[in-house]
Amino acid sequence: MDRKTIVYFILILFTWSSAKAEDGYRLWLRFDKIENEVLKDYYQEQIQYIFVDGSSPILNTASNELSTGLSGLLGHPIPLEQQPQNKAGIIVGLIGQSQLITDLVPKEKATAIQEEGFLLFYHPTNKQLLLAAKDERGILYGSFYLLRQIQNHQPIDDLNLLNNPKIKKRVLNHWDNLDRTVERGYAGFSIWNWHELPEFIDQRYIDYARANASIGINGTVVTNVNANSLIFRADYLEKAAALADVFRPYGIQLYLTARFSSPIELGGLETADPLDPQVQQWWKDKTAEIYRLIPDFGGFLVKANSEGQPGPQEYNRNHADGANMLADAVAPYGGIVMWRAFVYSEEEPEDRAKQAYNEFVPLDGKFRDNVLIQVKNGPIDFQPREPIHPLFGAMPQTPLMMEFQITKEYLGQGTHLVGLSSIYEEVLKTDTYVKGEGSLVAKVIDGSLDGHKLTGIAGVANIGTARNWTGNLFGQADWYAFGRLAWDPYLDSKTIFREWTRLTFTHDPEALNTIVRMLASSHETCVRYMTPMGLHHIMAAGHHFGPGPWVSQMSRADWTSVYYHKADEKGIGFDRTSTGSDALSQYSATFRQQYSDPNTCPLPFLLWFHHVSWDYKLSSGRTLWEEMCYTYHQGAMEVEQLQESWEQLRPFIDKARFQQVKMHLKIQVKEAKWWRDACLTYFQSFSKMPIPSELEQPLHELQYYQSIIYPYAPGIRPRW
Ligand code: BDP
Repeated sequence: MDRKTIVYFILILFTWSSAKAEDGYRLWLRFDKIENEVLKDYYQEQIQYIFVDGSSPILNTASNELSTGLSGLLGHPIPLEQQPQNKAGIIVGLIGQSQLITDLVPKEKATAIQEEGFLLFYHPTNKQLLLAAKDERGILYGSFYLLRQIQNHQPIDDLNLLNNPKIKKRVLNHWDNLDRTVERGYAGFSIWNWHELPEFIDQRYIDYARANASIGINGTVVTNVNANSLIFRADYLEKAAALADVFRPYGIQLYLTARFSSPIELGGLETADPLDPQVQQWWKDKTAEIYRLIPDFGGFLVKANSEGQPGPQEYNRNHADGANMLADAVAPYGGIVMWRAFVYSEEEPEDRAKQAYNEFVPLDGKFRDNVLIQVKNGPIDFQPREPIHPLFGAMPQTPLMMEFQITKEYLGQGTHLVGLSSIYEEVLKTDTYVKGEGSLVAKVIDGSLDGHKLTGIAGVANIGTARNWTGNLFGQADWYAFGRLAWDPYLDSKTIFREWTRLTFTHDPEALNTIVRMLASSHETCVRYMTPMGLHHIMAAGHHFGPGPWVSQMSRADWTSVYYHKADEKGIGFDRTSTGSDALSQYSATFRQQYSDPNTCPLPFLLWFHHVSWDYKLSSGRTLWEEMCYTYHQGAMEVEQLQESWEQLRPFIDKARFQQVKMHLKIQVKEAKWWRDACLTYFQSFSKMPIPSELEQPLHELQYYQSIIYPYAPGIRPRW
């Protein structure tokens, strides 16, 4: 062989091996050929062609997805025909617009389809699989559903599935800054390259839209809630419009965060008072300008009078005044305002957990119809575990939108494996009892409890420039779970974990079960080694990376850890009963009853609601201190078990992805022990009790743990 031939072979080999290398970029949208021949033949028999009756940008996206996905899965091209054929296939169309579909779909089924919903119906006599909807997005979601059904190896010849989304606005919130840093982002930089927009359209924008559409997400807020008014400058709006153009064929609306002081900063006005006619006009004109560029613009997301952000209170106006002004500006175009309830006063008047409720409940019924109040799942801030936010159920006249965090600011950030679906499920299925038993948070959010039409759910995105999108491969499961629960907040996490694992990793029953078990147990594990028994907000200051229960000096007390755990020589925990801050009084009577007595308060919330003495006897027979020691140890040990489980999966997972996860688990083991030892050593300085001798003892003195600092931990905003 001469040199040229050798180089040629090396090149071929390199291309071949890099094509085989798995890097996680494809997320759950992997349409590789089904290996099981019997299954493949089965699908092959049912699907010999696709006919989509109609054409439009979204319908074309759906047809392309169907034909590429199915061709991949079946291993040969599945043609998109121009008309129905006399053989088994898929017929797709809109009720009312496609005569064929209108004739074939039974009337009662057609009427049950709602906005964005779809029907997948196997027509037995015609031997055709029908995909019908009333609008194009329904077709898009039905197409992805069908593909997923096949990726999941489910039967399709008996499909009779009506699937309507339960929540209307299913939105990602990107805390992305215009300089491409991502606040609380652990997956690299922002995927939005503002500098090169609008001309340069990164393939990632398209793939991002696809991924979202495939799980039913229909909106995205591309800018940080700590907003920058620059986004409203004409050139930036053109950039945003270019993104909106990419998203549109995938049924995704673009939203922007509105900095309340924009009329001053950008408009040169002297005030941003929402009742000032000039200010109102400025927002109306700006909104008109946005809609000229982005006709389907979704609306604004606003963080006002919170953590230093400007807002209506600077002008002695309230949140309703602020929200309504923006709502009036977007109303003529069908836009909405998502106004955040994550507020707590600069003056720190009382328990931070109570403040949002106090500010917002008196405003119930005072918001325009196109305003959603966006409420974080718990009253503090995306902690590993929190009770539900007391606003759920407390504002019956106002639609409340759920805000979950998908990025893991307080849950191990970029390196820990924590299946967040479990938290989402726990919150959504919690009973507020406001209208008797069964008044689940999910029912507040889907509007069914109080009869709201406008409904929404937001997830703070964990997406960045990392090749696999989320940095930690298992972070993909959280993005996926958010989308699935946004569509149906009653789904259970095990189902979601199972689906995701099949789509992402393997169909092997044993490996599948192992991964599902890992995901399903991982949240509780994390709570155990970070914040067991209701502890909260004891992370290091600022970046929130690692333990910092000793944090006591911050510009405000309610940013410190000692404010939240209140450890002293007698005991630990935040008394939120009537003898303390009485935050518990903001919940319904039945809810209160369960939590107000430390003897009956569920252990996971004990220290959230009670200050408990170190020698307090728990139902386990252990004292509080002992229980704390055992729980921290159990948490750290369970991470080692996660590591062992993953090791067993080596034969089932490709090398590249196996290694990625393995390396992250190694970090997690190290950090879980760090959490355990730092917290126990610190709390021991109050309890003055020994760590039970059968447990591994911390290697260092408290001072050592306190001296660990990470000035460059990721995700931080320079201001903090
Ligand atoms: C906290 C974050 C902070 C956000 C804030 C918010 O630490 O970076 O700006 O929430 O939601 O979780 O506005």
